Amino acid sequence: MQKRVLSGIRATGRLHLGNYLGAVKGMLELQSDPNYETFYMVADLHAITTPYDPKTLASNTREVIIDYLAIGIDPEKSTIFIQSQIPEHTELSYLFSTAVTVARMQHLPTFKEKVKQHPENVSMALLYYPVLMAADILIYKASLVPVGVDQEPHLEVSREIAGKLNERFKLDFPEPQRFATKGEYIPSLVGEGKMSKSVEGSFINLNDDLETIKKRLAAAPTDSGQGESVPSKGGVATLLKFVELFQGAGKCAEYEKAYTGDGIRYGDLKNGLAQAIFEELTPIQEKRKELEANPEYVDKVITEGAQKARQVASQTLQEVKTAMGLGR
Ligand code: AQP
Repeated sequence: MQKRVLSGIRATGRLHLGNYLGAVKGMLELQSDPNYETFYMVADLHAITTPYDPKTLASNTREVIIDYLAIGIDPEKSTIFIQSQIPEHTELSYLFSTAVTVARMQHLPTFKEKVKQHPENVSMALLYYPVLMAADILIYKASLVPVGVDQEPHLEVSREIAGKLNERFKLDFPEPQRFATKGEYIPSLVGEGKMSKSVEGSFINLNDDLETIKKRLAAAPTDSGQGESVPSKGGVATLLKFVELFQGAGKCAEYEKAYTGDGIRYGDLKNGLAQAIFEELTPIQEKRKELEANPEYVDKVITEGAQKARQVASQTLQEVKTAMGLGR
């Protein structure tokens, strides 16, 4: 029997290389594997847990759908949908919230980080994020979740909820595992923390042109280009990570050798790297233009995706309600 897969991206802006390498690459790999049935959503409900503009939320959501399609998420193989169009997710998350404590949510590193980032906006929805994420995954009984390593604490919560509900109400939720890619953690270009939409200067977007990519890479901090050992963190480590991902391990080894030898010329490195990144992004950008010219097709994908997702979601919700003694 096919195993299910669920993943999603928040509708908080255009996708960057971190989203692409940490999540979407894994999504692509699994949709081509006949052992899996894949469900990929745009997380608009998660997007409203941090400050946002209601005027642009719908268009941001649609942009992510178009990005998915442009990258190669295929509606013939995957169910592509918008989270808020499946209200069963929120209903299930309420039922799930009976299985976790407030203290457990407050101690999650992801929650603490967002509290630091947005101290004025520590809403119940933000605290609730991992519970809704558990519902997003488990409503499809998904056992595999292609997401970046930053999401691991949330998956742990999903497993705890699944385990508790299975034990108490004799349900059959899988305990979902993360599907890791080679780019499970993409560092920020500014040399500290992860690449993130909300940290200016940290990212390269999928729609960036060659000049923009060059400009963004130019801002990455470097050193003299020479030393006894290759740095394991900071700007140079980030650049080498990108070289490995976009130009291959061989090229990366060449630079590493140069670092402890004659030295790296960062101008050349950044130029070559910008070219390689742009080459990978070009077909995605071209496909995007085609999709932008075909809004009816995008609408159809969204409508059909919601129908398919709802069929599965409503069935799981009913099972859980019955098991918990609610309703009929
Ligand atoms: N730097 C990263 N490296 C690897 N994977 C990453 N992801 C995000 N950043 C990196 C993965 O992308 C998916 C979608 O992330 P999200 O939309 O949930 O948003 P996020 O993690 O909140 O992304 P940002 O860019 O950090 O947004 P802001 O700044 O708005 O919070 C997830 O699978 C995530 O692991």
